[in-house]
Amino acid sequence: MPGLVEEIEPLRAEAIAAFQAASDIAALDRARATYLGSNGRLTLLMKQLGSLPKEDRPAAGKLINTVKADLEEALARRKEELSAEAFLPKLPTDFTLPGRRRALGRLHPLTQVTEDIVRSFRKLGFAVADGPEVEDDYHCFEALNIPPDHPARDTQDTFYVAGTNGLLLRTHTSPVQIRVMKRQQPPVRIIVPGRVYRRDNADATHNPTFHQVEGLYVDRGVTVGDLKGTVEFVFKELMGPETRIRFRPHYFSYTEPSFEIDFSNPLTRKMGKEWLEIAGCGMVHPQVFENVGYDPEVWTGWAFGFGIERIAMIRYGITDIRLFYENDLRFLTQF
Ligand code: 2NM
Repeated sequence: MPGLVEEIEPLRAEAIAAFQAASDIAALDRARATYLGSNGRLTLLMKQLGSLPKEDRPAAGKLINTVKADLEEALARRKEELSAEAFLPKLPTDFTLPGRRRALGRLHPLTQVTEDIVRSFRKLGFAVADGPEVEDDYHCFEALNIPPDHPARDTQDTFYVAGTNGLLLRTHTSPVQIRVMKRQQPPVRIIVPGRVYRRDNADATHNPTFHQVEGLYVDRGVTVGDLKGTVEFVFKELMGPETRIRFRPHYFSYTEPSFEIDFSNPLTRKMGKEWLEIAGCGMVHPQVFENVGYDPEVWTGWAFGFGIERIAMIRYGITDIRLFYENDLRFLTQF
């Protein structure tokens, strides 16, 4: 059987290569005719079987049938590929790649500052949490160890929602920390950026709604040293490498000890001050841990909070907070 059998392997390889090379269904159909059609090259080999010696015919016939089945399978597979490709949009590049720049518009300066703060804390392993802006007295005040007669709870200072049973607009983002602690056991490492509300009359440095970032870290053996290192890292990233920080003793009902944080850098000196007050912080009060169901003998933690507008005003040299809310393009396009 020499001649015929030696031809068949190269023919199989050639036919499979031709099917793969077909770039559309019509080209594939022509390749099919070339090898498997009634005058196709494999078909012609089959017709020559009769010229072989009788004892060689069964083996040669079996070989040709195997090759024919292989070719039909290769053909079907390529046909499926080509019909799938026909439905894909013809794009010059990978359309899942991100754009190199936004086509239109820009981010509000408060959004830019918030994103910078979030990016910095994420490097340290903090996750972003959020929660409702309409809160209840328990999450906003009581769970935070704020006494019933505290002025912050007064209707002079807090917006209460008319027609509800004491719902209010959150005065800080701390109720989110309470909600997170109530639903998960430590370790907790979160920051909470968000909008808050206080009944302040608008002036150059106050507005009835503004934005805060608060943070919370709870684990075994957490110290004021961790707090100071974290705040220093983030403020150096935010305000420049020459930034220094200092802690001064303070009082909050939800932390003990508590501190105010000042910072100093070329920006504060340009504003005529060596130190500017920028944030509050402290070690979470054991009563707060009791309130959320954490054992204060096992867990320690710290928290902090600061205003995003204040950071943005210092960073960009803005002297009137109301500019952030007026949507004046002459202001917004400067950032
Ligand atoms: C601040 C200053 C100090 C604070 C405490 C908590 C919580 F929920 F863990 F008790 N959240 N945020 C905190 C502590 C906030 O802002 C000036």
